[in-house]
Amino acid sequence: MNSLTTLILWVFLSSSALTTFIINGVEASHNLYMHLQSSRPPVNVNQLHRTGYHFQPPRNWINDPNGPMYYNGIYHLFYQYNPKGAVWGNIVWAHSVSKDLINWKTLPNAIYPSKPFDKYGCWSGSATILPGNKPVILYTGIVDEKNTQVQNYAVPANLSDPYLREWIKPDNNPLIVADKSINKTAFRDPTTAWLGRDRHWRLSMGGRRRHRGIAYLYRSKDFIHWVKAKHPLHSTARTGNWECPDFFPVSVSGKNGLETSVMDPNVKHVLKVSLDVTRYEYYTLGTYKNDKYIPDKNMIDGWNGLRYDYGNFYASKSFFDPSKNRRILWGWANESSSTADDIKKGWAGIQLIPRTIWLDSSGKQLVQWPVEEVETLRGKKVELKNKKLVKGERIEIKGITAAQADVDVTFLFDSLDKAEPFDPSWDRHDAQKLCGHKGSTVQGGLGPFGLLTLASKNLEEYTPVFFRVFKDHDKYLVLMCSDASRSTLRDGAGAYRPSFAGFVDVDLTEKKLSLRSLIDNSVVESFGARGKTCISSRVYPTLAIYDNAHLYAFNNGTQTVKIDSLNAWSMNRPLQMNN
Ligand SMILES: *[C@@H]1O[C@H](CO)[C@@H](O)[C@H](O)[C@H]1NC(C)=O
Ligand SMILES: *[C@@H]1O[C@H](CO)[C@@H](O)[C@H](O)[C@H]1NC(C)=O
Ligand SMILES: *[C@@H]1O[C@H](CO)[C@@H](O)[C@H](O)[C@H]1NC(C)=O
Ligand SMILES: *[C@H]1O[C@@H](CO)[C@H](O)[C@@H](O)[C@@H]1NC(C)=O
Repeated sequence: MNSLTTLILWVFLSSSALTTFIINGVEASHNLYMHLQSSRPPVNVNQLHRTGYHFQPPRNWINDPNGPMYYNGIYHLFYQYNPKGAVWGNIVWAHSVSKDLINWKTLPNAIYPSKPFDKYGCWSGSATILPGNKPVILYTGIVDEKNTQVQNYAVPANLSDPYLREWIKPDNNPLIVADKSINKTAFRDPTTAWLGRDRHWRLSMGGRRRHRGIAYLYRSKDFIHWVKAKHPLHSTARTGNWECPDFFPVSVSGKNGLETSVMDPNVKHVLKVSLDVTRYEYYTLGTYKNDKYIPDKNMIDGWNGLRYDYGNFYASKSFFDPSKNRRILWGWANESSSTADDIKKGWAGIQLIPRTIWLDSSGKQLVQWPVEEVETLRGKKVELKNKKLVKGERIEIKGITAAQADVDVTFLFDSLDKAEPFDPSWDRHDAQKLCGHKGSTVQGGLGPFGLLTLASKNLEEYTPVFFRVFKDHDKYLVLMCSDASRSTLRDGAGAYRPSFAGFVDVDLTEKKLSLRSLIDNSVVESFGARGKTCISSRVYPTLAIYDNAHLYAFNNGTQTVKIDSLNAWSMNRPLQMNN
C-alpha cells in the first residue's frame, strides 16, 4: 500500500460523517513489477526463515489458495504461483496433492494462460464436485491488457488419474462475462457453487460498485449457462472491492462441517470477504433465504467485523471434507519483508496450516483449530504442570526445537481483581493499536502473560504472544497480542512489524486462558481460548534462528498466574514436501 492510500485510509477511518471516500486506483493486490517478472529463479534460494512444516514451494511467489477439495481419497491444493520469480506476476494455478494435508506432492501446473479467455492471467477460483462425482474448477481469466475479467471453467482430462494432473479448459469458455452494470476490472474469484431447492446452481464472485463491496449471484440449470440474479447475494456500502468471497453453511450445534449446498433450519450461513483496500478479511454470520444473505443483527458488517485471523491471513477459502465430516479453511500469509528482500531470498508467501472451522456454541462467532493431522509431526515432547509465574518472571521451555514447535498452554489465576480498568477513550475496534500501547514490556495487573516465541537468549529479539485482561464496568475484556515489534534486530527499510491483536470473547468464570502456538522459523500462528481468536505473524529474527531460538513462558502482571499445564513438541518436517 502506498502512502497516498495510507493517507486516504487514515482520513476514512478517522471521519465518521463521511460522504466521499476515494480508493486509490492501484489495486494493492496486483502491483506490477514488470521489470522483475521475467527475472530468472535464483540458483541459490536462501533457506534462512523458510518454514519447516508449512506449505511452501521450493522457490518463487505464491498467493491465494485455490480450489481446495477432497476427491477420491486425495486432497488437492491449487494456489496462485509465479513460476518466474519472487514477486507477483505471470500467475498460474500450481497444484499439489496429499493424503493427509501434511505431506504434499508437487504436480505440474494445472491451469495456465493458453487461451484467449485467460491469455493475461489465471486468477483465483474454487472447485465444485458435480453430481456423479465430477469435479469442476471455476476461475477468473484475464482477457486483455486492460485487466478485463471473465469466469472460466476447467475439468479434469482423465477422471481415472488419481491425481487429476491434467485439466482441460473447454472452448465454450468464458462461462460468464460482465454485463454493462458490472465493473469488469473488479469481477473475480468465483466461489464453490451450491444447489438451491429448485436444483439450480448458484455461485458468487466478488466486485464493487464505486465504494460498495458486492458479492454477485449467478444461477444456472446446467452449470454452463449462467444468468445474473437481479439482486446480489449481498453488498455493503463503503467497504471497497470484495475479493475471494466464501459462502457456506455451518451447523448450529457441534463441530461437524456441512457440504456447501446444505440448507435446513439447523444451519447458519457464513459470508467471508477479503477487502482489497485494508488487505484484511472479515466475516458475518447470517441467514440465507430467497437467494439473499442477511447478516444477523448483532454482526458488524464492515471493516471492523469479525476476522478469522487478526494477523497476516488473506484470500482464504474453505471446503467440505466428507472423509472426516469437517469444513477446512486455508489462508495465505504473505511476507512481512520488503520486495527487495523477497527477490534476494528467492521466495515469498506461505499457506498457513489448514484449520477445521465450526460455529461456536454461543452462535456469535466461528472457532478454528489446526487440523488434527498436524499432530502427526509432533516429535520430542516436554511438559510442565502447576508452575507459578510471579510478576516479571519468565521460565524457559527447554528440550525442544523452539524454532519449529507446537506449544499448548493453559494459564490459571486465582482472581480477576487486578484486571486494569479499560479506558473508555480506547477504540474497542482497534485491538492492534491497544496492543501497540500495552505491549509485553508494559507491566499490568492481570497480564501481560503468555509465551515469548522465537526469542534470542537475552531477549534482544522475541515475538511475544500474550493476554491482558481489562475490566470494563461489570465485564472483562481479554486482549490477545502477537507482537512483531521486537521480533528482529534487523532494521531494514520497509520493515513491517505490526503488533497484531484481537479481543477474545471468552468466559473467565473458570479463571483460565489457553493458548496454542505453531512456531515455524518465520511464522507464529496462535490460537487463543481454543481457537476463538487466532493471530498469525511473520517475523525474521537474526539471532533467534535454528538452535539459537528459545521459547519462554512469562508474566509481567502483578497478579501471579499459574501454568496449569503446558505441552510443547518439536515439530518434524513432513516426509514429503515440495522439494
Ligand atoms: C487415465 O488415467 C489412468 C490411471 O492413471 C491411466 O491408466 C490411463 O491410461 C489414463 N488415460 C489416458 C487417456 O491418459
Ligand atoms: C472499477 O474497478 C477498478 C478496480 O478495482 C477501479 O480501479 C475503478 O475505479 C473501478 N471503476 C469504477 C467506475 O468504480
Ligand atoms: C517485563 O517488563 C519489564 C519492565 O518493563 C521489561 O523490562 C521486560 O522486558 C518485560 N518482559 C517481557 C517479556 O517483555
Ligand atoms: C502483506 O505485506 C505487508 C507488508 O508489505 C502489507 O502491509 C500487507 O498489506 C500485505 N498483505 C496482503 C494480504 O497483501
